[in-house]
Amino acid sequence: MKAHDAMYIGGQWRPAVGQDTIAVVNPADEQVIGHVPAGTAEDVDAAVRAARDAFPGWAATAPAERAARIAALRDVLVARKDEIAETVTAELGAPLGFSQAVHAAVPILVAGSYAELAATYSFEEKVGNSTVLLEPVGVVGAITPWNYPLHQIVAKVAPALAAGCTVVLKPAEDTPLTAQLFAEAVEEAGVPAGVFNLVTGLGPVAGQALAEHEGVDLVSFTGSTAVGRRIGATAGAAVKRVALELGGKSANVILPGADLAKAVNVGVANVMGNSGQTCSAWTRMLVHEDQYDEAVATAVAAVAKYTVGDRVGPLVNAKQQARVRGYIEKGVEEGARLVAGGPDAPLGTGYYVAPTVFADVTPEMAIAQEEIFGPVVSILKYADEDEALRIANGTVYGLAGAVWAADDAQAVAFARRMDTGQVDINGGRFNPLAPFGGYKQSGVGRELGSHGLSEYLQTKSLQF
Ligand code: TXE
Repeated sequence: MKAHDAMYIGGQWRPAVGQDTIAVVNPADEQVIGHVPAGTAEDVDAAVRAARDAFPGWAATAPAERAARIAALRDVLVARKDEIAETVTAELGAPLGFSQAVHAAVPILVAGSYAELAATYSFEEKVGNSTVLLEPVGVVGAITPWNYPLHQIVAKVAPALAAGCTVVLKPAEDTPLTAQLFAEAVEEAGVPAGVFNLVTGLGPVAGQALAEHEGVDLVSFTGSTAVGRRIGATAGAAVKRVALELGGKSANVILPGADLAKAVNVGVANVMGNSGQTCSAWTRMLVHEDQYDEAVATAVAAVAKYTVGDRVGPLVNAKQQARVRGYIEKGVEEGARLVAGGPDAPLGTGYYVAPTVFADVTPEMAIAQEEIFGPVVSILKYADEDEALRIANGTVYGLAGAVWAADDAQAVAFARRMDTGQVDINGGRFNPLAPFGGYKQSGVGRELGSHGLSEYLQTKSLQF
């Protein structure tokens, strides 16, 4: 794994204008593993210019050729998948098996889906006496978080390129090495110079400069609600397109009649994966009062299998570790019953948090309302379906969720009443073509599949 001391702008690795760098730390052992440039507004400006210059040519490139470049990018990601997994493990701390199975594999699926969509999507429609042209929005400013370092990048860059947009990416400061590897892959895939540009740097400096740049036509942001709100306000003031993928507090609703053991075990696994640093994680488990004690006992047994350091990695940095430990303390203070884990750091070195389960959680508690972003499951009790629905819908978020029932029809009936963007029915399976994004304060816009592609398009109608 190599750290570039340069930015990828206009098809070249160029030194940053300033001298400042960002140290990249392995959260498992707290060792510095490399340095990358801390880009400034000047670097962002150079990257936006390169993207603007490249835009007319890329927008005019036939979709089949854009598809071929995305397919080539996918092939490079496949060829370098071991390196991707090792890089994500080094800078995020995820166990290597999880990095291989998820952090490397999912972006390959998503890139493959956009190679196919670019080739098959209808960029022209007939509506009565009109022809509607679906044209690329222009230059995209993509700001991504660290929790799924490559997936978050590919979920924005692949559809943008498929649409004919050009991109400036500002990845999270915690995981820039994966972003540099991605830029190398774009270069290897023969994507023309300036179509994709990378500026590493701090959020309030490089990220903000990108979000505010007048040469950017659309800002696509994934991260915290606080920063998303700000980016949305800036984009609104500039009358600029924006897509926001923010936090979540998803409900895992287990209805009577469901396979309780399976629902609890899969539910716990869903939260423990990536150490709980998943915006769609099913962090609230909703169980009928008659099955409550059994569910809690099953969850405690399930979480015991998640050994720290082996199956559960550290959190990304000391700040996130402190935040999650703070939430666990808060849960205890508010009167929830700690049945597994706790606030103490389980290992001396590394930003680890113990896999934690709270029982007797009530809907108004902070641990039932706020995004914790750590390996913490809150188990809530309901008396009937209406109460389960009120609890499920009773947060400001609405990103994902799950429903388990005796059969799919019953689960679907409940899912239709949920205010959320994605629901797994009796387990569900990842589908790279299914739209992903939030209701309520979980965001604006959708990622993945044709819905994700359409975010990067604008319409022009020709009347005949
Ligand atoms: O997010 P930030 P943080 C949630 C999760 C987590 C919390 C804080 O709850 O605990 O957010 O994480 C860039 N202008 N999610 O502090 O700061 C930043 O450089 C422009 C949910 O890491 O929002 C990075 O590239 N950009 C989530 C990106 O925003 C700015 C994933 C995200 O960082 C900026 C991550 C600014 N002023 C955290 N300030 C999800 N939805 O998946 C920061 N950034």
